[in-house]
Amino acid sequence: MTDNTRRRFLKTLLAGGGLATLTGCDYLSEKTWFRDTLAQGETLSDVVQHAVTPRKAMAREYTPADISPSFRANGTTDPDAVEYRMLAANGFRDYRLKVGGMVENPMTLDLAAIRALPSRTQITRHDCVEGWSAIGQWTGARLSTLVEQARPHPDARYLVFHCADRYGRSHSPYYESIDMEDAHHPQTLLAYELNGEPLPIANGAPLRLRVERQLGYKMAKYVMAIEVVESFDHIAGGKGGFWEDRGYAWYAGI
Ligand SMILES: Nc1nc2c(c(=O)[nH]1)N[C@H]1C(S)=C(S)[C@@H](COP(=O)(O)O)O[C@H]1N2
Ligand SMILES: [Mo]
Repeated sequence: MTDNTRRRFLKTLLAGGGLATLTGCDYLSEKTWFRDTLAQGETLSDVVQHAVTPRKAMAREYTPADISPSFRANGTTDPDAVEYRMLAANGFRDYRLKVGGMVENPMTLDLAAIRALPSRTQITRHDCVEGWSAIGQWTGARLSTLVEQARPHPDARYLVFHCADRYGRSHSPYYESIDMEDAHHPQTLLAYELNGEPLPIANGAPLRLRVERQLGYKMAKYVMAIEVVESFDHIAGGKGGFWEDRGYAWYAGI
C-alpha cells in the first residue's frame, strides 16, 4: 500500500465507528507520531495496534509461584567481543553505561550508580516470536528516572540501545529502540537482577532492557549505551533494531 492508500483506508476505518469510538474522531490525526509513523512506512496493522492498545496500561504481573523453573536464554548468550569479555572477567566492575545523543546532560554510570536509581521488581511473562514463553522476576532501575536526569531535547523521540554483542553469523551489532512513551512506562526497566540473583550473562549481564508490553526481541541484552535520537533512519538498516532491519515489526506489542 502507498502512504496515500493507507491514509485513505485508515480514514474510512475511523469514520466507520470502531476505532473512532475508542479514540475520539480526530484524536489520531492530531497526533504527530501518527502522521510520522505513516510517513516512516510503518505498516497499517502496526499503526492500528499502536492506536487501540492502551499504551499506558500495565503488563500482567504474576506471583512467585508462577516463576518458570529455569528462564530460557535466547539469541546471543555469551558475547565474544573482547571488550565485553574483559568486563565480564572483572565482574563488570569497570562497566559504564553511556547515556548520550540529544540530551542536555550526557551521563556515564557505573553499576553502583544504576543500582542507586529508583528501582522496581516485577514478575512478568516474556514471549519470544520463536514460540516460547518464560515467567521471571526482574529487578532494575526505572528507565524513566534515567531519561529525566539526562534531560532529552524537546525534539527527541526514541531511545536507541546499543549492545555489546554481534548476533550470529551476520556480525552486525545488536541494537533496539523504543519511544518516549515506553521509556516512561513504570514497568520499563534497566534490569540487573533475575529471580533475585545478579543477571546471568546468558540473560544479558550486566544490564538488559525490560519493556513488558512488547515481544522478547525488543528487550536488548548487554546494553552498553543509550542514544537519544529524533529518528533512527541513520542507524544500521534504519528500521530501529537488529530484527527490525530483517523484517520484524518495530512496535512488537503483545
Ligand atoms: N543484545 C541482544 N539482546 C537480545 C537478543 C540478542 O541476541 N542480543 N535476543 C533477543 C531475543 S529474540 C529474545 S527472545 C530475548 C531473550 O532473552 P533471554 O536470553 O533472557 O531469554 O533477548 C532479546 N535481546
Ligand atoms: Mo526472541
